[in-house]
Amino acid sequence: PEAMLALAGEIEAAAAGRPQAGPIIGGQLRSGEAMEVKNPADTHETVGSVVLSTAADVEDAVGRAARAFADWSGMRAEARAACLDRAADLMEQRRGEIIALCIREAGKTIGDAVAELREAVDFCRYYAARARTDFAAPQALPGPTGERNQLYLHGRGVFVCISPWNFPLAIFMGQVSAALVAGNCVIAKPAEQTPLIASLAVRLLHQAGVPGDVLHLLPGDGPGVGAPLTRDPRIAGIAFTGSTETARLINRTLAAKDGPIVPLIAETGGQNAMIVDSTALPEQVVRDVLISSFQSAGQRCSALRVLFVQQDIGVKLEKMLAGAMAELKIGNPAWLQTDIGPVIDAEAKAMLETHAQRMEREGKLVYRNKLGAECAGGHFFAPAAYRIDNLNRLQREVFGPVLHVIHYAADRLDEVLAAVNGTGYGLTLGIHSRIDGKIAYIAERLRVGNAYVNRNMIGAVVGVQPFGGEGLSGTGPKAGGPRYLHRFATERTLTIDTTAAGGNASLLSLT
Ligand code: UN1
Repeated sequence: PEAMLALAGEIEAAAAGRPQAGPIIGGQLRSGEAMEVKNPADTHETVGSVVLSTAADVEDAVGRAARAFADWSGMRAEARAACLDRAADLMEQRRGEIIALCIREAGKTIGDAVAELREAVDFCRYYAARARTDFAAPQALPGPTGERNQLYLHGRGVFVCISPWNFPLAIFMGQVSAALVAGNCVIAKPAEQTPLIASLAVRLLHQAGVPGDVLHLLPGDGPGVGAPLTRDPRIAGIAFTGSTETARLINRTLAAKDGPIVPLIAETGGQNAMIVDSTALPEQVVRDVLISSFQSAGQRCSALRVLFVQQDIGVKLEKMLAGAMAELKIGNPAWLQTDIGPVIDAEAKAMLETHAQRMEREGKLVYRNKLGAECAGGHFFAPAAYRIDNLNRLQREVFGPVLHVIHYAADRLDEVLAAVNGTGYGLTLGIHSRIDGKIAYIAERLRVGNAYVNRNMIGAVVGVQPFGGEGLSGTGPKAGGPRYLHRFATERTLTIDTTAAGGNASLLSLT
């Protein structure tokens, strides 16, 4: 409790500030006409301000990054890794300010904001450690006598990182730190809704030793910043987390331009299911469904959207779920007792309300929370659960606190698996069962990136549960996994003739 009080004090003190965001180019914050950034929990409250990037800013940033690449990629991996460790230290030191900003700019609850900070720190430390093992020295490969083969990893060039508002610090830092430590210069385009957290993150990375011309921040929207960056022939790759539609748009733009062929690392949406059979423990299922569907107001790509429950226990489970949902506290995310804060903006709320209206007609209401007076001033959406007859009712990912329940007959499990695979997404999966053979049967047949058994299905831990999907859910490699950095690098093979005929080349050493 004492530590919590101290943290609450830090958060309160930090909330008094009025941070400014804008293009950060060559380490300098550009001024210009500023727009207010509002608190999604209270739209009368201005959190800070942002200056949007111009076409000239984009040009300037890419040019500087391209010129800085040779020096940065030529540094020893250890020096780049040390920058990430220092950035992690700085984030820990400024935790109150960072947590306050995650609450006020992104509408995160205190618990989610703490987890966000921790994940960002974990990403920096984990990628620093991976760079030390994988990038510090070339890998020796086997070869015949008289020949030496070595595999080098090298930065690609100017990497563009396009990040989402739902993890404005963790995913932002994850992408940027990976690209940097692999030897790339970075242009970061944060989500339009969360430029303040991104600005703070970039300033900390600069303070940690990343040169101003190696990392630039360009706040703005897709057409103004994302599109010109994607079209630019000088960029060497894009890391993107966001919607499947936007990933397709980026792919099309990359395919249409002249110049080098570059990778897109995409982490996109999901239509995530949990499959519960009649041997599952109902209390445990209810707890894990609440966390998976409603924590973070359901605004995670990993969140549970469709609960398949064996029909024998379907009605009982729905009753228990309704009772548990009634206990959820929806309100100001800055209050400790709040379980669920607002959704990100008016557009998100409107889309969710439209979906809820359709579900009122096409489905059967299991439960919907009511919003209290404290929700009047913000973008709050009452969590809801509906029973639907089949998965075809859902065309797209519904990004918010809405759960869909489908009852299935025990002898129709294969149809459930076919329906889930048929969505084309493949991100997370939950299984609740006490039958080992059944768990294995389901896990083997579903094409998903992260499957969770007899627990909730969100909150993948960096380095422990590498995260990412397949199909419509993304390209891999997995964030927080041992091979994530490799996709940000090129591989170069050096083959040396070490016989007399090869002369002195055996003395050659490139590190
Ligand atoms: C996302 O919502 O974009 O497993 C990713 C989780 C998080 C990742 C979510 N670590 O919930």
